[in-house]
Amino acid sequence: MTNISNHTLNASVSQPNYLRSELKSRIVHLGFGAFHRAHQGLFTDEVARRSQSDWGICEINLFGGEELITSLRAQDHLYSVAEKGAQSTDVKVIGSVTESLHPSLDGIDAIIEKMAEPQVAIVSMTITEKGYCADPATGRLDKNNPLVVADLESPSSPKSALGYIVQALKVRRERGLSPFTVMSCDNVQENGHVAKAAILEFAKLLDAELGAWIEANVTFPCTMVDRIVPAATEETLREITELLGVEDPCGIACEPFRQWVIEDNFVAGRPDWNIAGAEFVADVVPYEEMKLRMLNGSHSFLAYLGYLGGYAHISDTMTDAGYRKAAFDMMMLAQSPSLKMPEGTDLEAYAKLLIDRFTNPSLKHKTWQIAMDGSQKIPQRMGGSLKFHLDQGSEFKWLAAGIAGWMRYVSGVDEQGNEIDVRDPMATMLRSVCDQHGLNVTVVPALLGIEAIFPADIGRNLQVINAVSSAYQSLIDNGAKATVAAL
Ligand code: NAI
Ligand code: CS2
Repeated sequence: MTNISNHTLNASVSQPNYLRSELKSRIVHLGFGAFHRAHQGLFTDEVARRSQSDWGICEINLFGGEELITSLRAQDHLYSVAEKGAQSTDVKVIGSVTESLHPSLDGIDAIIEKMAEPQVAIVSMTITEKGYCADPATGRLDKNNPLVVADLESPSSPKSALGYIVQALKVRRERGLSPFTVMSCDNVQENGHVAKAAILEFAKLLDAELGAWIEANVTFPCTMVDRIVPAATEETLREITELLGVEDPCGIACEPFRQWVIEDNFVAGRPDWNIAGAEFVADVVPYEEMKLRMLNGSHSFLAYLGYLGGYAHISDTMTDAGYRKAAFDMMMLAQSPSLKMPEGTDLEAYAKLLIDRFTNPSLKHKTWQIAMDGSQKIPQRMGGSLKFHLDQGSEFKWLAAGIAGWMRYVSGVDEQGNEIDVRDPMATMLRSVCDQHGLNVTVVPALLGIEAIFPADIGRNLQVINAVSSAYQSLIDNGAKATVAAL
């Protein structure tokens, strides 16, 4: 069948200029979702375009995405990325993927065997916040997580990413092979440290010696990853077909901006991603915090309050002067004061750039998509800065409004009385708490009392309860638009 690998593409499409057969699967990536295709996949392709690189990627989806893997195989593992600016779009064909696997297509053992191949130097991940099976409030392994319980019982046929990594490292150790680096590329605060803590705790529960070997031999660099990559829609795929001249079911669209800051701590080598614009630094944590609080914190704020206000996309919220100002204030007054950045970092310029990126009308980034998994996102996007303001005695009304927006959203009913499709690993529990209270402000202390999301020093703090209650009451009385405008 005609596809991106055998069709003559439109002349404007940028294509790999290197011998793909020279690439080896030195990276195994868990999570062939939207983001990875437009970020690590593209960075790795650019390294091969600009240098003699043999770094290729074996792509794996552990949950869902079988069709995507099947389509990718049918087109020789090539796919396209459309970088959509406000005025124009650039399309690139990405050649860095060497092969792919899926448990339901290939079986679990094939994945473990691939991860145990001697040339594999890095196992990277974009598995969403919930993929770490960690308690959102503490970042520690949640031993009651059903995937963890199942994997501790049957470690050689794992389900979770942690289970696969630990089993593959066990096999490598038994075979006398060197370990690989585990690199998280998720929006998780101190993502490398969270991955390390969860993997070590899981491994030690299975086998203390294996845990100690992993601790001594494996590294878990932290990374700050940034590029807005909305889930592909039929419209995105239609646009990509026009740009390429052929259909690409694996195509993805994103903004032109991209950033990747990586802790340079790899046990078995790494691609020179700096050739493609990544930065290797000794300490990523300040950059991660800056991005999570300023970008993702205001994204979540706009997602809940925007959805409730009737805005389907982030760019729609930016056409409303009240939301635009509130988002900027959220960044500059609520989030930036809580950050400790290296000297010379211009947080105001960063905030202005973020507002410009959010305004990009070509990106149809749904508020509903960002609203997903709030129980996992709110603690790291708003919890740290909330704690900062409590300690300082300073104003945090934007954070309170964001949290109240989330509470109003998870009630499952919008301002017109229509149902909201709330997606969250804790959705059932959240819904049952909301149902006990109805749209009543008494729900605020009940939700703040969930310790897996809000540690007691935040959730039981009277100032927090009062501020969030007042924002919640305003959402009930005046609606989201008026509440945001009044901030
Ligand atoms: P997506 O929905 O397209 O892909 C999700 C991926 O996660 C899939 O590959 C799926 O197999 C995997 N997954 C889901 N649950 C899992 C679990 N429990 N264990 C293991 N794997 C699991 O989402 P997308 O856009 O690729 O985002 C994924 C993550 O990438 C985000 O959660 C975020 O942490 C990070 N990210 C996303 C950005 C974006 O703009 N889309 C930008 C920066 C980071
Ligand atoms: C968003 C992020 O879905 C979300 O929660 O806030 O995916 C955001 O688009 C990226 O972090 C941008 O780098």
